[in-house]
Amino acid sequence: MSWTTPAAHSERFSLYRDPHPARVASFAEDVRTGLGLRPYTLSPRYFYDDLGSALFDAITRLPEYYLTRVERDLLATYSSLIVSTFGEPLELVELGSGSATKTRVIIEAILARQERLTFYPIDISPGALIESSRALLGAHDALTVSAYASDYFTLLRARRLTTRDRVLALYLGSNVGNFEPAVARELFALLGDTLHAGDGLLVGYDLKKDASVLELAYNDPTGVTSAFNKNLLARINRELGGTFDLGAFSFAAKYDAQAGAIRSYLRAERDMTVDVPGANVSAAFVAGDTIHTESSYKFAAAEMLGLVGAGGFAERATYTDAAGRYALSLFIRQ
Ligand code: AVI
Repeated sequence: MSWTTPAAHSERFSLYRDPHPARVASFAEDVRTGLGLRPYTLSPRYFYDDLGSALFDAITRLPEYYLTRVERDLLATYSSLIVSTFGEPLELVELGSGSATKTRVIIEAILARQERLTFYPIDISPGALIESSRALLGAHDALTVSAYASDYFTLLRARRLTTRDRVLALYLGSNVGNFEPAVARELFALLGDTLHAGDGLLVGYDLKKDASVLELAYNDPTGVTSAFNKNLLARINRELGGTFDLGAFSFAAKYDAQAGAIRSYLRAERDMTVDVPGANVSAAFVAGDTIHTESSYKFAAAEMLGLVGAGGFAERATYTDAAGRYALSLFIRQ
């Protein structure tokens, strides 16, 4: 275990870094594995380098991508009610906290009723944790941040997360939708092992709906989502010496109604061979071949309960917008 503290607010900030980050498969290994599969497959976890994170931020501002906006409105409306479900003092955990902007409203709701709060953000990126913590600590004198830089599966499996009081855990942004359901179930089982009876889990997720609405959210006419996906190829070129011609690929996202998932693909527009020396792999493409880049699962509230239930949680309440596009479900560990 190693700890570092930024100069400002050091007395209210600690950072745990995963001592074995190499155990998580490296970019090169994953690219090599994915380009050995048919259809070719690249993991969405590699979308988020600096440029990819900026492009994702742009996606969240697109009129067609309603998810972030609706979740923010739901949090603004229901945070106080959600927090009032629990006794005091309450501590806050967030999985995949990123910039933690959506967390602010919950932090404020908690600090409106108790004097001090400890926030445990978990994120793979130490840089994002330090930056977001600095902003939160600057805004709230009553806040202490105990940050964990780790893959959350690794952290939970190692039982490294240590909290003290009643906990509300947040898993927002429809991030659960980027896992295959079996993996999501495993995550909730791990979370259930870490949390205690009476602790809460708030999950934000996109609801099943008309394919045309979903497909527009991912095939935005501005082309930002296409650029976000193509940045994965650009990243392979930059970091692994790849020879992807970005202009030779087109982007498409299609709703698979049976699975309840948007499937995102990059499609080769001509025959070509791409070399990736840094991953020690070459991939031959025939026009029409695809690279699967991401699945974004959509759920009914009952389906989410089916997944979260694997961790021993029961549903307390589900909040949705008037149009029924997006949900926040609050679960309690039994
Ligand atoms: C982060 N995640 C929930 C987004 C989603 O909707 O699956 C990523 C994304 N991909 C394309 N647009 C947004």
